[in-house]
Amino acid sequence: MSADYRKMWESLGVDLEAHDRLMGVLPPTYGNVYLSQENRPAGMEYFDFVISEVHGQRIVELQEHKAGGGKVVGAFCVFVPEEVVRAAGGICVGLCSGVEIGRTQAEKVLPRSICPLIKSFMGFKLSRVCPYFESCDMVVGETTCDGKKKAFEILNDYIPVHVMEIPQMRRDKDFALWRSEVRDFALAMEELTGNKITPESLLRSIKEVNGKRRALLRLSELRKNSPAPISGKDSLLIEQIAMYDDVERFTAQVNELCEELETRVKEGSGVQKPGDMRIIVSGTPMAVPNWKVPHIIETSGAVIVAEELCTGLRYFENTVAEDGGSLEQMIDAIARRYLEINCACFSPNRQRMERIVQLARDYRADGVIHVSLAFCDPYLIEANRVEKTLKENGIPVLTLETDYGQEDTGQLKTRIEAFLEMLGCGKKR
Ligand code: BJ8
Repeated sequence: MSADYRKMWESLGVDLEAHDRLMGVLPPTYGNVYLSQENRPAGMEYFDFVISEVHGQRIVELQEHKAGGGKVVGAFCVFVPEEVVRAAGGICVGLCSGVEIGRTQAEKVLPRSICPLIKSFMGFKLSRVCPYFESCDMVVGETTCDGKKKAFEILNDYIPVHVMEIPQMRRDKDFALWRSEVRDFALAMEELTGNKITPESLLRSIKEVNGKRRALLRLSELRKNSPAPISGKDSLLIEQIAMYDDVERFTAQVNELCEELETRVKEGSGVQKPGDMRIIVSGTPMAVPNWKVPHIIETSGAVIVAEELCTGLRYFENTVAEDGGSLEQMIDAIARRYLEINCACFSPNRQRMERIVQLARDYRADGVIHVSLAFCDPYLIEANRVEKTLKENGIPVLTLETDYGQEDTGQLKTRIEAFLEMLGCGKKR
């Protein structure tokens, strides 16, 4: 990374020493997990470049936006409507929280036994190592789980936080509450940016974000083919980058990659070797650089064909209706689209169970691996229902609980290999 970047990070208040330590770990991990893969599509070059410039070029773009009076808004959840931020002229960035960082600082304000994702975002802020976080003018929190809800109260001591209340049921009165939350969020974005959201700006941003989701969906559809044309690790990387890259550039790059993958599908080529199992990964989101479980799965005789994750299908499987004429109709359409996200915060959550079964069929999966982060009550408890439903439908399932440490890698590998062997891994089909 260039000296200019260092100056930029310093001006943002980033702790350079701690940042150096973080950046020292990323390239070898990335090389081992990503660059070691065989037969990667040429179109992955762009996404490799984005990672090589992870705290460089995109941060420069955010600073240029801010220098022109623009605002940057950070989010940790796919319930935060990016369309609204963009319609007010802001840039929305998903903040990663996929690595253990600033643990000592985080544990001064949070209990030790808390979900690693929450500990990570608090650690990132308190140890000042993330230039994305330090570029944010505001963070948008949500009340999806108790841990996040209470942690955002604390985070608000360090950066302005706007919290959206997420309903936990899908009745008419829940929709009315959620719709009012989206409306309030639009007002908050107008206040932050000083720009009025107009029907034109909102429709434009709905179309842009829909374009990104459609590109991701196109990629996802291609993975239904056998052999799968792209690895799950590469797909996950793209889904992670979707959270913070420039929307239009990202969309164009994903569509270009899809053209290459379409050729692979026509030629019957791909990354799936004969005998490899087709797996769906489900559960808590896997934020950058949390690639641990996908890496184990894909180096144990399987290919991941879909992610029932928020860094996956839950992020892009639905689009916002584009036919609403007035601002209020568009707010309505946004609220409807987002309330369909199958987060484990909903109770009961039949819709998510049915969706996983459907995905297993559509993607011709041999099995589902459900991965929950430690201390994540919603997903850990819901794993029971997922397991029961999948078994009732004759779909093999393995449930795992893990965190951001590497200590359990050997144990996870043993369990995953045993599961894949039980599925018949290695036997030519
Ligand atoms: S829509 S999954 S991104 S809330 S892992 S912090 S739930 S204790 S991340 Fe999520 Fe939005 Fe739902 Fe998706 Fe809490 Fe669980 Fe931690 Fe979690």
